[in-house]
Amino acid sequence: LFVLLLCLGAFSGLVAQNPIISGQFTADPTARVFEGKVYLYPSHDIPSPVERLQEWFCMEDYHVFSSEDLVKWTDHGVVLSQSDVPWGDAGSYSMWAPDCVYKNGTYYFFFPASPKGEKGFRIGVATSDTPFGPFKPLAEPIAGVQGIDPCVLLDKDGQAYLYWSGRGLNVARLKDNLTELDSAPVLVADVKDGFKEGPFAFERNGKYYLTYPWVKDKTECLAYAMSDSPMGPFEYKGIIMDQSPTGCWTNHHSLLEYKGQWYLFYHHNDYSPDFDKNRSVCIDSLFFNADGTIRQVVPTLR
Ligand code: FUB
Repeated sequence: LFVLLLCLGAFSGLVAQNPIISGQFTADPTARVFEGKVYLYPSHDIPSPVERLQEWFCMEDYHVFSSEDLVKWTDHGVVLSQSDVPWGDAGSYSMWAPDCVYKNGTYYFFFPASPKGEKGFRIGVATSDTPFGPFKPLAEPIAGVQGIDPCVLLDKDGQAYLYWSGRGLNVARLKDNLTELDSAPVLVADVKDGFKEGPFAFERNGKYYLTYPWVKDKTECLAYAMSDSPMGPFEYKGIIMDQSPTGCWTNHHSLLEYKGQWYLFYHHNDYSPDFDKNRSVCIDSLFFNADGTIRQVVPTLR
């Protein structure tokens, strides 16, 4: 059956190749469906132009990519750069993992960055009329949020929730404007439990899923927990993807249903085996069991 499916894919021209983007490094993929297409919002790893980041993550801007078949991807170019962020430190190269959601005619792009004159990270919002930007950042970051890796869940009743990684994994309700918190942050997972960063949350069949990188022997596998409420408490359920076969320290991901199939978007360092801060986005199909639990995904390598 596998060979047959491969042949069918080859004849229809739809055989995906991991990593899915070449020509630039892409990491931390959040994939969303807008206007019938898949839009990919990754961070953009670059070799560092500054000495202090030679061995660390270095990101100056964001590109957005779109596809109708998950094979051919259009690069929409730079949609937001560190020099555009009024509150950001324009020399920090800290435009880490983003997210994007749509509400009432506006696309809201959530991104972490280092603020001017402050240590650590804040989370900002930039808006656009289109899913492919360019995105215009608001004057200030979201008040009351310190951390990285924003993920927004828009629930069926219209209520939005912001998840992020600070000291542990936090969630708070957002106001209707999606730019202010509407509740105190709640800690839903603690670093001492192995959780570190990169939360992704979604709802399926009335259950809320919280998926996240989970540190196992120093590198990250992807794990998940489930709840009856977006604010938790979440019950740990298992591993979605084991540690990187390419030795990448981080993994960061999102899950998406497109044309009736679920996919896991994640990253490894396939194009940069000697330096795992230059990463590349990959995709694999993902399947649920009848009880709503997730079957483990084995990464398709390059
Ligand atoms: O890309 C920089 C950081 O690495 C992200 O914010 C984390 O989730 C990890 O992937």
